[in-house]
Amino acid sequence: MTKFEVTTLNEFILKSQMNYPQAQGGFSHLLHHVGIAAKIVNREVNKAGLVDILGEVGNTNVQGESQKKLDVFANDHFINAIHNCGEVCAIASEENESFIFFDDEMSRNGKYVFLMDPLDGSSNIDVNVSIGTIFSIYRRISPIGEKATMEDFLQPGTAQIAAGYVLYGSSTMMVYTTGRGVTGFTLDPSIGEFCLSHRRMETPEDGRIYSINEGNYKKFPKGVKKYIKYCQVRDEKSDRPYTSRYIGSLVADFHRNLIKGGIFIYPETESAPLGKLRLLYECNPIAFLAEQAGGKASNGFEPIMKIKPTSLHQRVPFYTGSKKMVELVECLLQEHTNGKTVDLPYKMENQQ
Ligand code: AHM
Ligand code: MG
Repeated sequence: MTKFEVTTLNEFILKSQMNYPQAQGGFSHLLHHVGIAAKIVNREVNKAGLVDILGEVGNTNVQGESQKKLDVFANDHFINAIHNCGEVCAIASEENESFIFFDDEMSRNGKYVFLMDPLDGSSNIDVNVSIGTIFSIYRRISPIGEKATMEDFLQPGTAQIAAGYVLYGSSTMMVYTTGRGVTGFTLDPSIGEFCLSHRRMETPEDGRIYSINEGNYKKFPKGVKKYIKYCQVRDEKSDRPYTSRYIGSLVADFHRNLIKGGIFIYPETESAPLGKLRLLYECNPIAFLAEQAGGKASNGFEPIMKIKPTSLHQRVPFYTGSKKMVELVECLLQEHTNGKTVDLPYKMENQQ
């Protein structure tokens, strides 16, 4: 008889906990609840075309963007699941202007704060294209037993103790890190469990995919324009031109590039000098995953995770993916911004 070995997310979490003899299980309990919320949201995403859940709910979120019904559903269910686990004292979400403090005794004693974009890629919800949930976990700074403070949330990404995403794609995956590499789990709908499918995810040092919304080309910084040209130039030695792939869902674009090697760029533009993506619950968690997989994440000038946040919904330019690709675009940006001449590993004269 063939022997099948399946490790579920919960088994994996419990086994990992054994590496920390002093652990009391609170953090494992929290990750378990993230898995529960992901399954609930997955169920709704999967039947989204069947029920009256598509479309806009009529509200606008703090960024003035219209909220979709599924955004609201995902937000409510993640907040409930994270609250119910009792390990988190407060939660911040893309969909809520301020952080939410859980005012019951158990949560007040919670050691962690949780940040999330409950349903990222919202423009893809109504058209059956991959979307995701992104989350980030920190140990609180404020004293246990007291009210959480903004300082608990405004910690640099380097202080994250875990981060991950759920990708609602052709299959549903949960990918996370606790700072010891990146692990991926695929949901087996027949048993309703996330099963270990990607044991140690490492991204190629270099890649051939570039992901950027080129519709905004005219407004890009010069360094980014030059990088795009570089990606398009024919050069047999470096196997260029590269391939352009852009879904418009950060989780899906990042996940593909993580596996295949590539770069994701959402730069600053003339009209949006800080870019579009949010530091705390989009860029920091993705940066933590990228670095743990051997890649890089930068705002073009410094590592994303070193930025000291100043507000909950702060935006940053975002460059992430294969190390060599991110380093090259950083060189080009710095060359144009600081007037710093950089020795580039290629010649642009051949471009046509
Ligand atoms: P959202 O949080 O409102 O969904 O916006 C974030 C999304 C990212 O998933 C994606 O990378 C980006 O916005 C796409 O933006 P654009 O449509 O400007 O290319
Ligand atoms: Mg988002």
